[in-house]
Amino acid sequence: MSLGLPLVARGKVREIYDAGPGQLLLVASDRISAYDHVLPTPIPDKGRVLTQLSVWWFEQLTPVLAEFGASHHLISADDVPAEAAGRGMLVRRLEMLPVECVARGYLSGSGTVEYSRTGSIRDVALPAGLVEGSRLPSPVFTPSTKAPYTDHGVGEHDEAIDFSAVVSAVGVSRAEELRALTLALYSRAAEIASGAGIVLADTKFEFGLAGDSLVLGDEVLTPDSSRFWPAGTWSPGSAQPSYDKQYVRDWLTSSGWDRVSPPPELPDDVVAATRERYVTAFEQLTGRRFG
Ligand code: Q0T
Repeated sequence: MSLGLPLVARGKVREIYDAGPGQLLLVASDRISAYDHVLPTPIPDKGRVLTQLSVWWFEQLTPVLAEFGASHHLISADDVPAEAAGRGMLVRRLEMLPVECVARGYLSGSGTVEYSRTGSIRDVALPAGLVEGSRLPSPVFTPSTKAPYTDHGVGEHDEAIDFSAVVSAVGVSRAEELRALTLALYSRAAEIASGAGIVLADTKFEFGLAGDSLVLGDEVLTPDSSRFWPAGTWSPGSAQPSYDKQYVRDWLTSSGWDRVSPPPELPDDVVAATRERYVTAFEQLTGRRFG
């Protein structure tokens, strides 16, 4: 996209631009990723839905942040260049902390793998008998860090780290603050989602610093950073259908794609169904009409 602003970073599905002294413009695209690939077919309105959802969550979480003397980085989602209307966020430029702050309230994906091997998740021992989709006795902080791929190509992946690695990265008091704030934000968000008939299984936050204070950055509580499950069909024991990408994953699997070659274009009906899921997630969570 040509915004006439300097590009600072380009992710799989979004771009970050320099928006002047102390400010950045985050722009969410309509690109979708699955199985670690960006698909060639965009999902119309995905960038606008995820941005509007993130803006809504920043508002919901402001009181929790304030309890911790923290804040969020959003300055405005309205005062953005016309080309980024609806999918841009003007934010404070921060010194980002090198830790991805994940909270899990349910067992899923890599959490299930870790539990099956060790009976715990990271430093937290768990009761026997939990299965994919189980609710955890209490939410667990499972930090990770960005690490470059060692074998193939460019980019980076999330690498699980334990609490002592967070302490090494940011110091013990900041590490304890990150853990407490991450769990408080997750708990409040899960409570809000529950009221809307949605299970928030887990989510990832990124924080930066403004002076000595923590600032919640990035996008928050979107389907790209979180697992949302419909509460009505939640049933531990097998994989829960992903709210947003299940059609895409199922279709890719049935297409015979090998998950290594460049992925195929999505058919129109899969695109339409996926767009509908994003819009429904937004409307169900926020109680607002998407438009
Ligand atoms: C950031 C300073 O790599 C990232 O995105 C890829 C496109 C994540 N990232 C975030 C920042 C932010 C934010 N959000 C901020 N407020 N201040 N840097 C940089 N990269």
